[in-house]
Amino acid sequence: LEKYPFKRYADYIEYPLDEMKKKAADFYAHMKRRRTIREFSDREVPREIIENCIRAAGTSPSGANMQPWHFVVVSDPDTKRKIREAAEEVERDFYTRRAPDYWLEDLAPLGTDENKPYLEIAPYVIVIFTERYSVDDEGSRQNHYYLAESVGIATGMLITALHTAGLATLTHTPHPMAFLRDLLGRPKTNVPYMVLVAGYPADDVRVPDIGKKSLDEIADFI
Ligand code: IYR
Repeated sequence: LEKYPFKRYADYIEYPLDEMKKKAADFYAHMKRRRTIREFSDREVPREIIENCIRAAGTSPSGANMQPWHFVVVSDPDTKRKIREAAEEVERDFYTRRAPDYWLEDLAPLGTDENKPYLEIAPYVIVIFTERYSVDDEGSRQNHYYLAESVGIATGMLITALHTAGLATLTHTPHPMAFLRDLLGRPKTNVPYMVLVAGYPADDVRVPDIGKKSLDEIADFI
């Protein structure tokens, strides 16, 4: 018996080229429709949908397959309120004192400020943690690798999964974020990475009239 078994990759599907081209074009069109929104509806979303989106995120590649992420899905109103209050407190300090003028100028087109009502209104506030290392039952420490890369990919896949399911999202990065670990009772090995708000958009939600760089601007083919 092999110590580290391999198996045939039976799940791979090769599409005919015309189908592959269509899939890539359709996926781009699909992703282009995703917008970050800052006004959410309080409409309920079945938990099963979030569960499968997190399962999808959990398929992400990671350094040595250590899967150094942990997702805390908050729907409890009391916990959402505590997150909102703490986030608004650190953000108030950011917007009124810490942020340099050039930063506030760069944020102006997005219409952000220290008020984060969506942290209470949206049905789900998903707090993503980086697990820096794990500790097994005997107390020995297992290192994790490429933390930022791994958790970044998983977060991107989660955003994509939620969008594909038909939900709107908002990436929120309160700073400093340490309060999230204490508030959610995560161990010291866990460092908050990002807050992802998910739900239906509010009726007639508006978004900033901003665009994305073109392919020419973001890529070179050499
Ligand atoms: N963390 C703050 C400020 C903020 C910073 C950037 I860069 C953004 O793209 C958006 C917001 C907040 O969440 O409001």
